[in-house]
Amino acid sequence: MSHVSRGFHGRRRDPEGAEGRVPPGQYVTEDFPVLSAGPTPRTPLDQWTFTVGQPGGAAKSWTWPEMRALPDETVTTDIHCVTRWSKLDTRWQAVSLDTLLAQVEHDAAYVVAYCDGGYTTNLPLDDLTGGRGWLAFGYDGEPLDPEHGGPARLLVPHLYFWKSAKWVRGLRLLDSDEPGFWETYGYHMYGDPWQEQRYAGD
Ligand SMILES: Nc1nc2c(c(=O)[nH]1)N[C@H]1C(S)=C(S)[C@@H](COP(=O)(O)O)O[C@H]1N2
Ligand SMILES: [Mo]
Repeated sequence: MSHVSRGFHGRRRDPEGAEGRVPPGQYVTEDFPVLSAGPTPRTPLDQWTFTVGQPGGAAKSWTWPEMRALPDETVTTDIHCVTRWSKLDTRWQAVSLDTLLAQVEHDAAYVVAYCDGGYTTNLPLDDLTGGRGWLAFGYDGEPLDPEHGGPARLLVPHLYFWKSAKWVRGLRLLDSDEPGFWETYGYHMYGDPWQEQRYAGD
Protein backbone atom coordinates (compact mmCIF):
# COMPACT_ATOMS: atom_id res chain seq x y z
CA MET A 1 0.00 0.00 0.00
CA SER A 2 1.51 3.28 -1.03
CA HIS A 3 -0.73 5.43 1.07
CA VAL A 4 -0.95 4.88 4.79
CA SER A 5 -3.01 7.28 6.82
CA ARG A 6 -1.12 8.54 9.81
CA GLY A 7 -4.24 7.85 11.78
CA PHE A 8 -3.57 4.11 11.60
CA HIS A 9 -0.40 4.34 13.62
CA GLY A 10 -1.08 3.69 17.26
CA ARG A 11 1.73 5.96 18.26
CA ARG A 12 3.34 8.66 16.19
CA ARG A 13 7.03 9.21 16.51
CA ASP A 14 7.76 12.80 17.48
CA PRO A 15 11.03 14.43 16.41
CA GLU A 16 14.15 14.57 18.53
CA GLY A 17 13.89 17.16 21.30
CA ALA A 18 10.10 17.00 21.38
CA GLU A 19 9.94 15.04 24.60
CA GLY A 20 7.87 16.77 27.24
CA ARG A 21 6.83 19.48 24.82
CA VAL A 22 3.88 17.84 23.07
CA PRO A 23 0.60 18.03 25.01
CA PRO A 24 -1.63 14.95 25.24
CA GLY A 25 -3.45 14.02 22.03
CA GLN A 26 -1.20 16.20 19.84
CA TYR A 27 1.33 15.26 17.11
CA VAL A 28 4.20 17.35 15.80
CA THR A 29 4.03 18.75 12.29
CA GLU A 30 6.70 20.48 10.23
CA ASP A 31 4.08 22.21 8.06
CA PHE A 32 2.33 25.38 9.04
CA PRO A 33 -1.35 24.56 8.39
CA VAL A 34 -3.75 27.43 7.69
CA LEU A 35 -7.01 27.31 9.67
CA SER A 36 -9.43 30.13 8.94
CA ALA A 37 -13.17 30.18 9.50
CA GLY A 38 -13.67 32.55 6.54
CA PRO A 39 -11.88 34.43 3.77
CA THR A 40 -8.60 36.20 4.44
CA PRO A 41 -9.25 39.92 5.03
CA ARG A 42 -6.77 42.38 3.55
CA THR A 43 -6.84 45.66 5.43
CA PRO A 44 -4.42 48.28 4.04
CA LEU A 45 -1.87 49.32 6.64
CA ASP A 46 -2.88 52.97 6.37
CA GLN A 47 -6.36 51.95 7.56
CA TRP A 48 -5.13 49.58 10.25
CA THR A 49 -5.42 50.43 13.94
CA PHE A 50 -5.24 48.41 17.12
CA THR A 51 -7.57 49.45 19.92
CA VAL A 52 -7.75 48.43 23.57
CA GLY A 53 -10.72 49.70 25.47
CA GLN A 54 -13.40 49.10 28.00
CA PRO A 55 -16.97 49.42 26.68
CA GLY A 56 -18.15 52.82 27.87
CA GLY A 57 -14.67 53.64 29.09
CA ALA A 58 -11.52 55.16 27.68
CA ALA A 59 -9.82 53.46 24.78
CA LYS A 60 -6.30 53.60 23.42
CA SER A 61 -5.54 53.11 19.72
CA TRP A 62 -2.32 52.68 17.82
CA THR A 63 -1.81 53.22 14.11
CA TRP A 64 0.52 50.88 12.24
CA PRO A 65 3.52 53.27 12.42
CA GLU A 66 2.86 53.88 16.12
CA MET A 67 2.68 50.15 16.76
CA ARG A 68 5.83 49.38 14.85
CA ALA A 69 7.70 52.13 16.70
CA LEU A 70 7.22 50.20 19.96
CA PRO A 71 9.97 47.85 21.10
CA ASP A 72 9.48 44.36 19.71
CA GLU A 73 11.11 41.05 20.41
CA THR A 74 11.75 37.69 18.83
CA VAL A 75 9.62 34.99 20.44
CA THR A 76 10.46 31.34 19.85
CA THR A 77 7.67 29.10 21.06
CA ASP A 78 5.68 25.91 20.48
CA ILE A 79 2.08 26.19 19.27
CA HIS A 80 -0.77 23.71 19.68
CA CYS A 81 -3.92 23.57 17.56
CA VAL A 82 -7.06 21.90 18.89
CA THR A 83 -7.19 19.90 15.61
CA ARG A 84 -4.18 18.07 17.13
CA TRP A 85 -1.16 19.47 15.35
CA SER A 86 1.63 21.06 17.34
CA LYS A 87 4.51 22.96 15.81
CA LEU A 88 7.73 23.36 17.75
CA ASP A 89 10.09 26.34 17.85
CA THR A 90 8.01 28.73 15.78
CA ARG A 91 9.75 32.11 15.59
CA TRP A 92 7.80 35.36 15.70
CA GLN A 93 8.49 39.08 15.72
CA ALA A 94 6.10 40.63 18.18
CA VAL A 95 5.25 43.39 20.64
CA SER A 96 4.52 42.18 24.14
CA LEU A 97 0.96 42.80 25.28
CA ASP A 98 2.52 43.96 28.55
CA THR A 99 3.80 46.97 26.61
CA LEU A 100 0.36 47.74 25.17
CA LEU A 101 -1.72 47.06 28.28
CA ALA A 102 0.60 49.20 30.41
CA GLN A 103 -0.67 52.18 28.41
CA VAL A 104 -4.33 51.56 29.23
CA GLU A 105 -5.86 52.24 32.61
CA HIS A 106 -8.39 49.56 33.48
CA ASP A 107 -9.46 47.01 36.06
CA ALA A 108 -10.75 44.35 33.66
CA ALA A 109 -10.40 40.62 34.26
CA TYR A 110 -11.18 39.31 30.76
CA VAL A 111 -10.86 40.34 27.15
CA VAL A 112 -12.57 39.51 23.91
CA ALA A 113 -10.18 39.90 21.00
CA TYR A 114 -11.89 41.06 17.79
CA CYS A 115 -10.70 40.87 14.23
CA ASP A 116 -11.21 41.95 10.65
CA GLY A 117 -13.66 39.40 9.28
CA GLY A 118 -15.64 39.20 12.51
CA TYR A 119 -13.79 36.46 14.40
CA THR A 120 -13.63 36.81 18.17
CA THR A 121 -12.10 34.85 21.03
CA ASN A 122 -12.07 35.33 24.80
CA LEU A 123 -9.18 35.16 27.23
CA PRO A 124 -8.50 36.06 30.85
CA LEU A 125 -6.47 39.24 30.99
CA ASP A 126 -3.87 37.55 33.18
CA ASP A 127 -3.08 35.19 30.32
CA LEU A 128 -2.07 38.11 28.13
CA THR A 129 0.35 39.64 30.62
CA GLY A 130 3.50 38.54 32.39
CA GLY A 131 5.30 37.79 29.12
CA ARG A 132 2.69 35.30 27.93
CA GLY A 133 0.91 37.22 25.18
CA TRP A 134 2.03 39.17 22.12
CA LEU A 135 0.84 41.01 19.06
CA ALA A 136 2.85 39.36 16.27
CA PHE A 137 3.76 41.00 12.92
CA GLY A 138 6.51 38.75 11.67
CA TYR A 139 7.14 35.06 11.23
CA ASP A 140 10.51 33.45 10.50
CA GLY A 141 12.09 36.76 9.62
CA GLU A 142 9.36 37.82 7.16
CA PRO A 143 6.23 39.93 7.54
CA LEU A 144 3.40 37.71 8.73
CA ASP A 145 1.55 36.15 5.73
CA PRO A 146 -2.08 37.29 5.38
CA GLU A 147 -3.16 33.63 5.59
CA HIS A 148 -1.49 33.38 9.00
CA GLY A 149 -3.06 36.58 10.27
CA GLY A 150 -0.97 39.39 8.80
CA PRO A 151 -0.61 42.24 9.27
CA ALA A 152 -0.97 41.33 12.95
CA ARG A 153 -2.30 38.49 15.09
CA LEU A 154 -2.41 37.60 18.73
CA LEU A 155 0.14 35.07 19.91
CA VAL A 156 -0.86 33.33 23.14
CA PRO A 157 1.02 30.07 22.76
CA HIS A 158 0.27 28.53 26.16
CA LEU A 159 -3.40 28.19 25.09
CA TYR A 160 -4.79 26.30 22.09
CA PHE A 161 -4.05 28.24 18.94
CA TRP A 162 -7.66 29.26 18.26
CA LYS A 163 -7.08 31.84 21.02
CA SER A 164 -4.35 33.43 18.87
CA ALA A 165 -6.70 35.61 16.85
CA LYS A 166 -5.57 36.39 13.30
CA TRP A 167 -6.12 39.87 11.74
CA VAL A 168 -6.74 41.12 15.25
CA ARG A 169 -7.82 44.75 15.53
CA GLY A 170 -8.43 45.15 19.20
CA LEU A 171 -9.20 43.92 22.68
CA ARG A 172 -12.47 44.55 24.44
CA LEU A 173 -11.77 44.72 28.18
CA LEU A 174 -14.49 43.09 30.27
CA ASP A 175 -15.35 42.45 33.90
CA SER A 176 -16.69 38.96 33.21
CA ASP A 177 -15.92 36.20 30.72
CA GLU A 178 -17.87 36.19 27.43
CA PRO A 179 -17.56 33.46 24.80
CA GLY A 180 -16.00 34.28 21.44
CA PHE A 181 -16.69 32.65 18.06
CA TRP A 182 -15.58 29.04 18.63
CA GLU A 183 -16.44 29.17 22.31
CA THR A 184 -20.05 29.86 21.34
CA TYR A 185 -19.94 26.63 19.29
CA GLY A 186 -18.79 24.56 22.26
CA TYR A 187 -15.05 25.07 22.41
CA HIS A 188 -13.60 25.44 25.88
CA MET A 189 -13.72 28.89 27.48
CA TYR A 190 -10.04 28.64 28.51
CA GLY A 191 -8.32 26.08 26.27
CA ASP A 192 -5.26 24.78 28.11
CA PRO A 193 -3.63 22.19 25.82
CA TRP A 194 -1.88 20.46 28.75
CA GLN A 195 -5.31 19.84 30.35
CA GLU A 196 -6.84 18.93 26.96
CA GLN A 197 -9.46 21.63 27.39
CA ARG A 198 -10.78 21.25 23.85
CA TYR A 199 -14.53 21.48 24.41
CA ALA A 200 -16.83 22.85 27.09
CA GLY A 201 -16.84 20.36 29.94
CA ASP A 202 -13.31 19.00 29.26
N1 LIG B 1 -9.48 35.84 12.79
C1 LIG B 1 -9.29 34.53 12.93
N2 LIG B 1 -8.33 34.10 13.77
C2 LIG B 1 -8.11 32.79 13.93
C3 LIG B 1 -8.89 31.83 13.25
C4 LIG B 1 -9.89 32.30 12.37
O1 LIG B 1 -10.62 31.53 11.74
N3 LIG B 1 -10.06 33.66 12.23
N4 LIG B 1 -8.67 30.48 13.46
C5 LIG B 1 -8.02 30.12 14.71
C6 LIG B 1 -7.62 28.75 14.74
S1 LIG B 1 -8.81 27.58 14.99
C7 LIG B 1 -6.31 28.39 14.67
S2 LIG B 1 -5.79 26.81 14.91
C8 LIG B 1 -5.28 29.37 14.32
C9 LIG B 1 -4.62 28.94 13.04
O2 LIG B 1 -3.60 29.82 12.70
P1 LIG B 1 -2.83 29.55 11.36
O3 LIG B 1 -3.84 29.57 10.23
O4 LIG B 1 -1.81 30.61 11.25
O5 LIG B 1 -2.21 28.18 11.49
O6 LIG B 1 -5.79 30.68 14.13
C10 LIG B 1 -6.83 31.01 15.01
N5 LIG B 1 -7.15 32.39 14.79
MO1 LIG C 1 -7.54 25.57 15.54
